[in-house]
Amino acid sequence: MLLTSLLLIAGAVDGQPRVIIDTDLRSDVDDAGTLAMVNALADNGECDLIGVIASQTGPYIVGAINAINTWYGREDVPIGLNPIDDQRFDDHYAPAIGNPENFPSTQSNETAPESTTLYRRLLHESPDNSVKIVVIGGQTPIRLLLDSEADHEGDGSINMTGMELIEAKVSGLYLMAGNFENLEHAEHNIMLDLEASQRVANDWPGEIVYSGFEIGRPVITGGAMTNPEENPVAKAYELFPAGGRGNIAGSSSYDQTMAYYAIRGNMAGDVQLWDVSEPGTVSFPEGPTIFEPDPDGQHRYLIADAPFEYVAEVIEELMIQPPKAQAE
Ligand SMILES: [Ca+2]
Repeated sequence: MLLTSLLLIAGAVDGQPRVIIDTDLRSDVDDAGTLAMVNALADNGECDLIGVIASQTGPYIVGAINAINTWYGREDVPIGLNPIDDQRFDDHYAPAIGNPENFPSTQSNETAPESTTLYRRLLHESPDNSVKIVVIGGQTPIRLLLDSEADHEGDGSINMTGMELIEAKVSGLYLMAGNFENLEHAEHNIMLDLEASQRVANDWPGEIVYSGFEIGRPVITGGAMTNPEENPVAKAYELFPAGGRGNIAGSSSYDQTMAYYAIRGNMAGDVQLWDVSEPGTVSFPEGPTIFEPDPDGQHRYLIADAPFEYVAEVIEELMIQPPKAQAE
């Protein structure tokens, strides 16, 4: 028991997936809900959250992510920031929860490494084939990683290209992106950086699973969050305008579906939440999603199976699971 606890604290349990969450936390609130869910899964010993990447910028983005991780006792999880400034959307809650006067946080945009540097460091330090990357926003940072040169930091310590690091260290890439049901819809995350989305689909050296717009949209979670005075995730749901600003209300769970699948697969106990498509090749030549079946393809996408209300229950239960760090 003691040994298990120590191993869990060290995050060194064999076989636990090492997870990096790459988020556009800023506008929609499901990114905050996803960080809550992933921290809960880490509390359960089901994954090791080794880093977070912020693809949207804005003055309190890193602080906001760090405030959530701090609530769960993971204040030291490193956060990398997209070097390309991107503040295209309303910032509903990050300035509130990312301000250390409101919620404890110790990292900030000023202290954060750039995303490519952090990605490369985390991959370099990880065992082979051990890292799952979950992208729940635009794909600019993973495109920058993919294109990074050997010795990117200029200190000679990592003499592998981004492509080589990905091939050696990444076991899977999971993208909340696209729409596999409405084939005329140019989905938001794809359009955040269409060129990057296309480049990743074309050239990523490994398997990709996509969770499309249609998977998370009808899955409504967050309405059961409580304690917005102390829990920064509950505060984010309170400030998000889904139920009128100032009221905690449920919202779509685009991002949670992808992160859940990446960590737990498509089951919740004995219930299958989603089917997984046949293999094929995904592309986005003009924005809308194209999937071409191909037995040798590296891409798959999720297909809704269980009732949406049931998927929501499973996800929300994790989002509201009390943090181990808050248990006295
Ligand atoms: Ca997102």
